[in-house]
Amino acid sequence: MFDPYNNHTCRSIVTLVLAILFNSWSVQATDGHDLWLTQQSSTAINVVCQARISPTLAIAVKELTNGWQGPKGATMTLKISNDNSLKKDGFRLNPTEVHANTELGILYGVYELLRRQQTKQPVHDIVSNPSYMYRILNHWDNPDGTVERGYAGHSIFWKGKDHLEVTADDKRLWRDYARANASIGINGAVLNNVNASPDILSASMLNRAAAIAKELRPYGIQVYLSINFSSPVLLGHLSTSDPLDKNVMAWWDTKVREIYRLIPDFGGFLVKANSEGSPGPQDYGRTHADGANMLADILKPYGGLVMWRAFVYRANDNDRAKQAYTEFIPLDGQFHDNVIIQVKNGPIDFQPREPFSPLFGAMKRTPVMPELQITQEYLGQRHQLVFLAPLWKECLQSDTYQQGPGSTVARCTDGSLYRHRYSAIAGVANIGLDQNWCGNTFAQANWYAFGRLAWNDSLSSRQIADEWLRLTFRSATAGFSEEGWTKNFLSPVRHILLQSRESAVSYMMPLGLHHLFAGNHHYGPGPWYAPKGVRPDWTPPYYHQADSAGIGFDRSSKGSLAVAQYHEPLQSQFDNPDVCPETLLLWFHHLPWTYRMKNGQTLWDELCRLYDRGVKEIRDDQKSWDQVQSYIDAARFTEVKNELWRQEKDAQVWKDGCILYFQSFSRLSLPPDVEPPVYKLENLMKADMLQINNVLPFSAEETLRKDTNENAQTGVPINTYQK
Ligand code: GCW
Repeated sequence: MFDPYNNHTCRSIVTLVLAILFNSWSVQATDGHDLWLTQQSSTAINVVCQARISPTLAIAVKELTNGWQGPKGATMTLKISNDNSLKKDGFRLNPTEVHANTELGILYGVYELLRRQQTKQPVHDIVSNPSYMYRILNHWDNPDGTVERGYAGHSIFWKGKDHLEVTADDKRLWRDYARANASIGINGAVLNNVNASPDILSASMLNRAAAIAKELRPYGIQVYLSINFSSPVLLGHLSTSDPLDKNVMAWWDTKVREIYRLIPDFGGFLVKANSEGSPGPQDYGRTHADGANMLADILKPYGGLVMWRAFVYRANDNDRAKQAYTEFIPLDGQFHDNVIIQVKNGPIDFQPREPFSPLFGAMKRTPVMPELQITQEYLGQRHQLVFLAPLWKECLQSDTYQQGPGSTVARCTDGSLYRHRYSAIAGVANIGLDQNWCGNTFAQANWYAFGRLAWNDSLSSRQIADEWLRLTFRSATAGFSEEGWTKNFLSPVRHILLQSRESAVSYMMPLGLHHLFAGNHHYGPGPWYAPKGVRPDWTPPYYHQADSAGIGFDRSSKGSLAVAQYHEPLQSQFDNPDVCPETLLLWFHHLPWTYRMKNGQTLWDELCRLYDRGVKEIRDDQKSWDQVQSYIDAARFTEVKNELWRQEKDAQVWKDGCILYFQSFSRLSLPPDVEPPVYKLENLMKADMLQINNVLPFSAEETLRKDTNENAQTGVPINTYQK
């Protein structure tokens, strides 16, 4: 029996002991709970603020006093203004004043000021307005405390129906959470899973939601709930949940009144309806618009919103990628003005790479909000280092051409092209009860990146990476010169971050391949995975379509015609393999194994090389990481070293599994410069990559943490892998 994950060496232990000794002189350790709010010293400051101090302003004053890094004894004025150039949460900032039209704007201005001080950016006359009005985290947290696709422990909000009392620890944690969010401009949280339990609307759960809202409120975080469309039947014991039924409307009306009595600034509902088996208006012959409008009308007097998800697809349709567009475009114009359609970045499902969803820009008379996924469901979960800003930027910057060139997804959704009343963006959170919130240190960067992009969708990935690295790591290394730290830590680690998403695409699903996962855990490779009785669109062969002739899903005009959902010139570009971006080639085309790529290689050779490159890039990251050891505390150094070690093994498994499986169709040999596989296909097909013994080779006492919620669905670690 060979176990690639259990290769301990004494050498690593010695290295570590040395590292711990060395680091203890110069670098302060942290358990990661402070996230990017790690600044440790401040200088004296006088804060001048209006006499009536609200809880929000009190926080602003406290943050400024505790975090000021400017000239000692300086005076800073916080002032509510009436400035037409500022949007609701926007602010104006100069070295002596923060102005905003709202108290929350002042708080955001203070966080920006402190961030600039810490990241060595100038503070001259700055005007900052958020790109999106609503910047919301979606928590897929269940009332029983588990988190769907959560890899960082149990829910921070829920512990089960029998544990609804609110403790002092709960409140502290919620405040910490709110503070972290406010510091990056997030202003909303959906407290429960879109696969919603009707119980969430029970009186006792609503009481807890109200207690959460109370802690979040001073930080400007509004709470929202996901609802189960069948709640009138399941919770209210009515005979129907038909949205046009009078009793159903009355039930919702009473429920909404109850909610607003408890939470006067409640944000509204998020709804997953008629999707993956969830109930919805179509169960009663009604449309998505009927369902959404009924709820919207009831919420409207209170200022509440309905965020209605477009993540819909039916079994046995000829192309899942087309379905959201097919169902929602005919409804454009029918939604009431407090409904926003929430659309995942790609047409399928948070894959390592997808084209943007064709709904962006195409729904012109309805506000559409992007849904991004911060939790790395399809990108290595808690075990792999993948910085997601480049993935999100790729989507936000994509030109839809819907209003001529420059109609990017960002501009189609942030209110700059279509002037709807509301604009919003959502990120599926990666937060749990783990001490460092996210399961691993680098996953925190994705939470940070989401908030920063929601505030300013024109920030670059590099800018965000730089900020996060400085905020997270610099204060612990005060003993190192700026120059040395930048050269020896910031720059190599920034490279790891910025490269990481493309590496993951390479070792998992290059050239537009997608959904090659084995089973429902969405972790390891399974291009072969197609058990009898499972819906075809829940199995990889549906997506890769490999056969002796070639590989890829034909969505061209000769195939499923999904290309027709894109505006020209994209439609023609995607339709023609010669001009289709190669990164999306097999998303749109089924091509022969010997198809010539732009660089003259055959498709088969190129595929093999990309898989190989992905693995090699992780090895490079490992080397770079080893070099930064003296700039980081032993615990976090070891944690990331372990993570990269596992990631390299995982990448190898992905590469070998996919290449060997596809080779059974192509019957071609590997190009000579590609490292031969180390595993046998038959063994990989038997193994389940998530169910690997989670013993890691490097251990520092500080990193021996419990995997509290290793994976709520599939968890039991066992040990299998044979070469
Ligand atoms: O990607 C799929 C996930 C489901 C999720 C669903 C959705 C919450 O595998 O776990 O359910 O998407 O977004 O609704």
